[in-house]
Amino acid sequence: MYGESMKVSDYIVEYLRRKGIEDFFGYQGTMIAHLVDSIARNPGTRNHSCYHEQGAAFAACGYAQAKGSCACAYATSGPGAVNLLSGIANAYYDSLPVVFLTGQLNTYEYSGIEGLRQQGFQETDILSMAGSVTKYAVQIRKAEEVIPALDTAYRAAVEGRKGPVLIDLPMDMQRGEVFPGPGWELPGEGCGSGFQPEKDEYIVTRQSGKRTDSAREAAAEIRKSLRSALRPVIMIGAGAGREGADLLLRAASRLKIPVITSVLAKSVLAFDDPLNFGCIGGAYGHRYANMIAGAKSDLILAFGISLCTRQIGTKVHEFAKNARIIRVDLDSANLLRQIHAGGENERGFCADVLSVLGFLFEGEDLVSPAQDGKWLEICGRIRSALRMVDDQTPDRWPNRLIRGLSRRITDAGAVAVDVGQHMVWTYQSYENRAGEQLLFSGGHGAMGYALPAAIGAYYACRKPVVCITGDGAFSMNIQELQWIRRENLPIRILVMNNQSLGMIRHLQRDYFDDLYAGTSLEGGFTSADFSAIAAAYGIPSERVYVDSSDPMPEQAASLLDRKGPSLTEFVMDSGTYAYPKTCLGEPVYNQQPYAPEEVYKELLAL
Ligand SMILES: Cc1ncc(C[n+]2csc(CCOP(=O)(O)OP(=O)(O)O)c2C)c(N)n1
Ligand SMILES: [Mg+2]
Repeated sequence: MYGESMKVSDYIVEYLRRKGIEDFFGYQGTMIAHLVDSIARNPGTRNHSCYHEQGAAFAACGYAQAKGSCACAYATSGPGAVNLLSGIANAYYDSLPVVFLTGQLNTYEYSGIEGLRQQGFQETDILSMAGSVTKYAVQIRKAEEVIPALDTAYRAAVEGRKGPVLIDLPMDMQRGEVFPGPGWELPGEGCGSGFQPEKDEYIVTRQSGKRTDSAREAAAEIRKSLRSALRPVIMIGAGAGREGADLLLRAASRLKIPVITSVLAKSVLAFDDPLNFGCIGGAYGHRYANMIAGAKSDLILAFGISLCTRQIGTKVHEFAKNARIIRVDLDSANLLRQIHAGGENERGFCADVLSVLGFLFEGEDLVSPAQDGKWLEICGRIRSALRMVDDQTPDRWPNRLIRGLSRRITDAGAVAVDVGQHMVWTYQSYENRAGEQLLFSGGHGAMGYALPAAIGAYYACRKPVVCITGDGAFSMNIQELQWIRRENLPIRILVMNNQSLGMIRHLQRDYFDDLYAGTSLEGGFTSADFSAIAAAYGIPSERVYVDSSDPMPEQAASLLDRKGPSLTEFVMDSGTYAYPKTCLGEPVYNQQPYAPEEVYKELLAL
């Protein structure tokens, strides 16, 4: 094919197809019409239209999250491009490789007049807007630039700490011509633009600022620390990747080391894996995870997990005070956040988790005093005692609903979850099976994520998908019900309708004297009848009333067994809460409602 010319938009689509992207998400417009035409004409690609560009952007995030590979979303210029922004930011904070393509004014329509607010109809400087939340953003000004730009963009998205990139495509560029050179057709390979990924595998030594080869050193340091630590804990974040997480779990199993994850990495272990000691959380983490990592451990091995305040609480220096902390992270800036005051007894290695594990597992077997199983047994006691405390908390009845639902639904490939109390109930109590992935909007925490992310996840795994959402969050991208209906996607939507923005309402109860401004009926917020809305879209639906006495009624049964699209709305009183919760000024291992003092003291003394 070399030497032959190709239309630029055809080239872009074919290039991405050869990288494994067959499903494209987006919305039409004059300025992106050439690209959409190319997607539709390419026999190997499928075009999926959303109903709001935010839906396409979140669908691409869900696809990248569920598949662990690159996704693509597109939009027209101006309002279309701006509508992508929340999804771009989401991909940036959660390290999701997504190529965003935006249409733009013809290059010859740019006037060159400085200070002109708008160069033409629907012109927006999307590069500046997206600049701070992309790894690479470029506007194509000459057709021949597209070859190196696409190569650079793709590799930036998938290499190092992954993330979104944006290519802004003026209309005349889309319909222009290119002459692809040799090598561009190879799957997984670049096309020879000479793009060099940033090599960042260096140690960051806070004391000296010295940079040396880090992966090998990290492995040596971990090996040495494991030999003496009596209470090691492995913490896994999304940055460990699936392969990294699997290798870590194998080592943890052999050495009898408990594993604690971030919320994003919750599904690296099945809920009933004996090594699963829950999700860490500054506000709503599992009690036992927070106590084991935050108060009991003497060695924390943290892999691809940011240890930001959302995870370890705002009293940063109080976290794991008695533990040595060894962190492996591909993002050197993450490691500059010190946990211990003055960075004492703490080391950060800027390296890829897999390279560290490569060194760690070569040669002699790892050894740890924890291998005798005593520490794991202590952790087991902490877990069961604190689970019992939670199970006896009456306000946690929605957790029982989520648990009941997870036991009923046995065929899900992925579960996309929105943002609010229902997210907390889900990561605390959804009993995920091995291989069932839980997808969240982590760093960005964007309401409206779950429905489009569930759609993207379906194309990624081609298995039934569950969407767990709240009445507030669901309303934000409710238009994508038509996408589900149009393509008859096997997505079960479970709406936790507490007729309020529950998470904020809880805050108002505690800190704003029960003035529920903007969150409940009395403060000017109401929610729709979602089952009626689903019916209007032609999606089978039902409305079930639930309360603390009957959190999982039989009535909910019929639709849950249905394979195709369905919506079940669980209507509950607006006074719902998420517990346990860390209150201001408290350490993360003493959450409310407080555990009985004797239980708490006994566990801390173990
Ligand atoms: C786009 C966006 N706007 C606002 C917020 C702030 N926020 C976080 S949780 C929440 C309430 C969510 O309400 P709902 O979806 O009904 O869930 P619930 O807490 O009631 O389970 C709000 C407003 C957000 N995270 N994202
Ligand atoms: Mg709600």
